[in-house]
Amino acid sequence: MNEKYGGENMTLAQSDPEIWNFYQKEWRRQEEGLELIPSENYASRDVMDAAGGIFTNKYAEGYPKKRYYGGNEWIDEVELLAIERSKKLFGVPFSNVQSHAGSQANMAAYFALLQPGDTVMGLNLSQGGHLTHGSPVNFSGKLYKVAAFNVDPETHLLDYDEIARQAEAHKPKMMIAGFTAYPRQVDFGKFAKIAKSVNAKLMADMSHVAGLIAGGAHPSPTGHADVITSTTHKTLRGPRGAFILSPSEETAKLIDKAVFPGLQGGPLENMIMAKAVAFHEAAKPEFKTYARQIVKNAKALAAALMDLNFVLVSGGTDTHLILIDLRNRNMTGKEAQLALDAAGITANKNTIPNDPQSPFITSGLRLGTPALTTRGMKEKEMAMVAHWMDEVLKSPSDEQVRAKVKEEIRRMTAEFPIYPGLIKN
Ligand code: DSN
Repeated sequence: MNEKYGGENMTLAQSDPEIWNFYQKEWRRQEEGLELIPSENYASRDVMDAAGGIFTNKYAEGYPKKRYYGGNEWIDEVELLAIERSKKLFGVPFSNVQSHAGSQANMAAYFALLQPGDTVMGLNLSQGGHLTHGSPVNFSGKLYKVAAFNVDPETHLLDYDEIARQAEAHKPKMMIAGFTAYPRQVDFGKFAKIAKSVNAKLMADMSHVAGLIAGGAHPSPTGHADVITSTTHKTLRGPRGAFILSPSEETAKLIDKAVFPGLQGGPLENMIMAKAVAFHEAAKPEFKTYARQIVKNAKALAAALMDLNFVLVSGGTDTHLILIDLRNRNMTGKEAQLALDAAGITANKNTIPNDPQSPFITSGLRLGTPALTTRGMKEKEMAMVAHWMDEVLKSPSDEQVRAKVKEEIRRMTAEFPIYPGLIKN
């Protein structure tokens, strides 16, 4: 089968060649490069077909069977399926699948469970937390008091005793167990115990590891958290979007009200359909194999990098994510990201714990294996990736090295097409 991505019906090439040109360029970048950003992935064609399908055309303010617009009989069925599938996948009795993005899902959880001015406690953004976990530049830091905790300065691991001490001192109304640059498993049970000891709610933001949890490769917050938020597009490999799981009817009602009419109007039913497809895919046995391989690949990549004298925050990984401390290479995260980009390797600069550099420069580089694993790459390819990274970062401004590595990557990635059967022009 030789068809353009978007299917044989895509007429954009003729109707809007200016846009089509950039579409093709981005597709080529994705096909021919190594995608190592841990929060990115390649959604299946079914997910993309759903996301780009006719559900785009429909307004559906409200919830299934309680809409403010007519004509929603089939939209309702699909949203109900998305709800049922997400509940089953994570073993939780209530789900809201309408949040447009992770930040909105987190905002809904705050609005549902807190009052402005209440204290929240999560990991510092600069140490691996998230903007919405209390950063002063975000709504979470502006509307709520924040008592952030740090990772242990030596081991870079979560220090649950220290977190408990801080919870005791600050008495937060809500604790947040959620991470964007923490390479180790999280003990949601310990977080729940700490939250309970100070009468706080526990919000688990499982965005990064949702796919690992669905595939049984990371412990689940189910049974521990008072509310669980997640994006759908990271390890879970769905469309861009989010959902919120609640363990009780009382919380679910508050969440539903916070999402609509609290924060959003019309839900993106095309994206909800795509979420339903992704939940269905994640429930299949092969998704378990995929999730386990993500972690195997991350461990293999971490080991190969350490063999090449890269220093890793926390000394390794047990998830999909690796955080490199570049200081022994006399290089910043910004420089490394730019050099790798030029060689066809996409990663992102990231602060390391107690980073001496600003968040825009950083001393760290964040990597992840979900996207490469989706392409079918295994441990052998991870060793090649580490070698290419080493080669480029040893001579970061050598254009010949970059070009040579880029060509080698182009040849290797051609063996792992993202969408087999599709051509690029
Ligand atoms: N921006 C996401 C990430 O890259 O981790 C978190 O929202």
